Amino acid sequence: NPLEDAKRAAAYRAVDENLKFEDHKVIGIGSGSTVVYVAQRIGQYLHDPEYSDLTSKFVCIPTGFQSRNLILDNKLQLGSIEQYPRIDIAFDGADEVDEHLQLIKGGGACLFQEKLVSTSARTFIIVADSRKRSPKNLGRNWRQGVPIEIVPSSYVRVKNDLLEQLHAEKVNIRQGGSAKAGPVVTDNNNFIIDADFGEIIDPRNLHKSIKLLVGVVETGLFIDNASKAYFGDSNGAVEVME
Ligand code: DER
Repeated sequence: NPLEDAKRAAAYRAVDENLKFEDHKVIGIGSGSTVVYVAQRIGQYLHDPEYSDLTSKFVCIPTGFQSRNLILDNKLQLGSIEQYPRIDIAFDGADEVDEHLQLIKGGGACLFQEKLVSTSARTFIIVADSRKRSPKNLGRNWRQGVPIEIVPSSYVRVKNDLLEQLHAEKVNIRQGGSAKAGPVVTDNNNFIIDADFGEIIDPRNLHKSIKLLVGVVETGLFIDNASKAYFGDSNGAVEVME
């Protein structure tokens, strides 16, 4: 599967080039389909006798239910963000990456714990297939809007504020679709709003304005957070952005 090959290529290169077991003891593990290959790669090191004395000391911090299972499935050591509030290196996917390494994340509705982990890490590495790379601004490729985690009771108020104050073009509560009648409920028991602002010229300011709205828990705009991004394509080539 060419798309899976692209994801795997990016993830393997990112782990091989950035994870130093002698330095990195606490590792953040993101959510989504690309970071699966990060956990897989780390697991391969675990079972390599050459690394056995190093790998027993490190611990992986999840970014939600799926991420926690990914850590357990790969027989990695599971830790909590409460035990390890300072993280050495974190790996995660993204929905879109602009030319300044600003991100839209939250396609998988895990953005709160993802941002808690990524901003607690000294180094934050993005792994993605090349579709996620935007030639210019955010909002150009990713057309599903900015994911925003909100307190459920505030959804009408936040929707109105996004439309009237921040001039969003479209605002939707993310629904479970065929998987669940009614809205998606996050691992933190909140709702997700997707707000379409079209092409985003100033993501930093937009993030701040959204964050100040009453009822907003966190936004899917990850500003000045990623250190590097690895983009894989289907023939196994990987581009690195710093
Ligand atoms: O929700 C997120 O931000 C995830 O990291 C996700 O959107 C990335 O998804 P993918 O790795 O399955 O493309």
